Amino acid sequence: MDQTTRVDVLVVGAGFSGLGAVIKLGEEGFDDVVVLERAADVGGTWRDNHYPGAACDVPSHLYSYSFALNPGWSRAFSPQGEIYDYIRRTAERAGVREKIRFGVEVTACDYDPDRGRWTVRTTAGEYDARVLVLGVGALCEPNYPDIEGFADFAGEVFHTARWDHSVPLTDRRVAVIGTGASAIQVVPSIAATVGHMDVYQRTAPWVLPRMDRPYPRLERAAYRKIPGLQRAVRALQYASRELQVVGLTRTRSALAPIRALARAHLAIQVRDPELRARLTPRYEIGCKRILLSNDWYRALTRLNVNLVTDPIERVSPRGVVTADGVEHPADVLVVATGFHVTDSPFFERVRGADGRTLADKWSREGMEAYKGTTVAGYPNLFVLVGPATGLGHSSMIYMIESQLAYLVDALRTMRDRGLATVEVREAVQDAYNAELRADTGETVWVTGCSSWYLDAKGNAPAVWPDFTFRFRDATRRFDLGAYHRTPTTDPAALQETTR
Ligand code: N01
Repeated sequence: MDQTTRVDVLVVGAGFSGLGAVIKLGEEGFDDVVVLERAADVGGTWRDNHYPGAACDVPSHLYSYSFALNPGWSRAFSPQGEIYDYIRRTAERAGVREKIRFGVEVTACDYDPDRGRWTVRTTAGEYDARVLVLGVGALCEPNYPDIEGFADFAGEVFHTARWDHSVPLTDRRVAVIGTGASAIQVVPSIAATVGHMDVYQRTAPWVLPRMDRPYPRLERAAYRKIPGLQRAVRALQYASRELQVVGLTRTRSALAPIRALARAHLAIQVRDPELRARLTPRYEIGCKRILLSNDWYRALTRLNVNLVTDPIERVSPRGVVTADGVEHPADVLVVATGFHVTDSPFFERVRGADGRTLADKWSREGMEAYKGTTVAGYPNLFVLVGPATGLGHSSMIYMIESQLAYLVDALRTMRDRGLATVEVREAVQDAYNAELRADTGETVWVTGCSSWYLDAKGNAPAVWPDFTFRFRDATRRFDLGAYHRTPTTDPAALQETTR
């Protein structure tokens, strides 16, 4: 336990971002890379979220690495299992599995300004790294609601991201708390199995139909055999998603067609005017993530499903008590209340040059980074899926790959110039974020709803407020001028960095 492993680059997490990092760094000749993964397999959120109905709401061709397209997707929107398999296969084919230490949880990352290196403590010993890459993801720490009596519930309780498949649901009374992206997939998938289901809705989401369909064998063969076809479809999917940015960030009237489509979708699927009224969103479309489902509304019209809109007052040992005093009995409580995004507990484990944690810095000063990736006061740290990189409308893998290009170019630049450390200048980071804040002020995300895009102060530090190709442009090259740097003096380290 007390041995220290010296490594050039240490990556935390083996989901889409961490895995992408080790693959892309390897292509550039950075081989002394170790990935620490707390679970027993790669896959991140796609390994953990195996609740019934889990699927991607971004089209399959777009929701994959550009360097590992998969012509074999079975349908337009891939189910969780297929994405998980894809990630595992990609790791296997890239030959990076042996670089991953599974079952190792990072407990503390401390930057040592005297040595210009990171000391990383884990449940399986200590690491000493020149560069630290955080690939811990934004949707990895389940958020359990702060509801009185929660711990006293006598039945089974689990979060959607920790689904317990051993708990029987057939003919039982199930309560689902939350009506976000996870809940709208779970509820229709189990509605026919359970005896009775109460769905607790605090805010009605905007829901659009999902243009899903299976890909016939012939179509899949075409993707495999016709050069460029899959990339062309992917480009079309990208462009059509990007069109939404106009309405989300600039011209609100551009949202009118999708608002009308969502209203029509609700009107067609829910005939009961009282239920329809309760399902009608009261905030601007796009302020929270727009959800895609063909069967959410239908599930709520089932005789054994009850939409509860009275606020939850507390959980009792036997069920959920709402503000009107009614106790709704339940055997199983499904918590579909999302994740700690802007307040991830992992940020408490990362201490910069002055000993402050990222959590402390970000909770006081706002969750800010430069280009979503580097943070003043935290040299040689690269945060993947960092501040202001989240998306509501398109593929996060596009943003991740943009960050990976920046990371690789940073390390290449350091190697070529013999630099020991790079640290973004505070003034540059501040100016970058002032601009982002001004842009975000114009977006739909700050028009009055509450969402995981927002921090405690009501700012939207989690989302990228522009076209995603602008982020791609901004991260194409590492801009060394924005950084303080120290040259490598240690000949051994120089050898390491110039290898
Ligand atoms: O979580 P959420 P999620 N009492 O935060 C409610 C991604 N994802 O797990 O709206 C009662 O969206 C909360 O109510 P309100 C995707 O990026 C992707 O569903 O805050 N209710 C809301 O209804 C997504 O955005 C896919 O009023 C409480 C729900 O819980 C992200 O994951 C699939 C409550 C939380 O919704 C998170 O989605 C699934 C309380 N105390 C997820 N606290 C894809 O398809 C919270 N709520 C790619």
